[in-house]
Amino acid sequence: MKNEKPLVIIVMGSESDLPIMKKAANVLDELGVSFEMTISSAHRMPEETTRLAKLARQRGIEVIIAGAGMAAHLAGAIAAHTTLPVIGVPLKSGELGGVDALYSTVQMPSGIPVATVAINGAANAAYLACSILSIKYPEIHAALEDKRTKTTEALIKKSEAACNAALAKI
Ligand code: RP5
Repeated sequence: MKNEKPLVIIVMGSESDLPIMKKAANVLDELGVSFEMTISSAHRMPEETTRLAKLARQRGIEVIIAGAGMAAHLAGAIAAHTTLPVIGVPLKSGELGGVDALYSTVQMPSGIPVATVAINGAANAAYLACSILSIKYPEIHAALEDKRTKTTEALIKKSEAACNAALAKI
């Protein structure tokens, strides 16, 4: 689905979030889901962030992934302006190791949900976005199932090899 209209926006609060948030992009790319990636801080770019959230549905976006660290209000600020599913990624930065961002992202008021993944869980945010999209898009469903099967098969092979290597030393 490359070069097609994006179904997912990956947004983050700062350029310093890119190394982790790129993992979400890698997953979407691997599973063939069209997306765009941008930086928009809830605090430093409040009007741009509001516009992004308000226009997303009419642009054809179906899921928003929002990652931020410290006083991480980005996912919540976006969820306040759209009824699209918003997946929040709390990022590890600053002195509190990401717990600050986790609490800021997950503790949303009733009626304005943010589906929050683990600290630095950008890859899982993308897998969750794919799960949501798989309800409507059979090709995303197939890609997701295929990825799951391959991951399990690879793990079984690796585990067998590791056990055999350990047993050979007895
Ligand atoms: C948050 O503050 C950003 O999402 C980032 O994780 C953190 C630090 O931002 P910078 O000071 O590196 O721009 O808003």
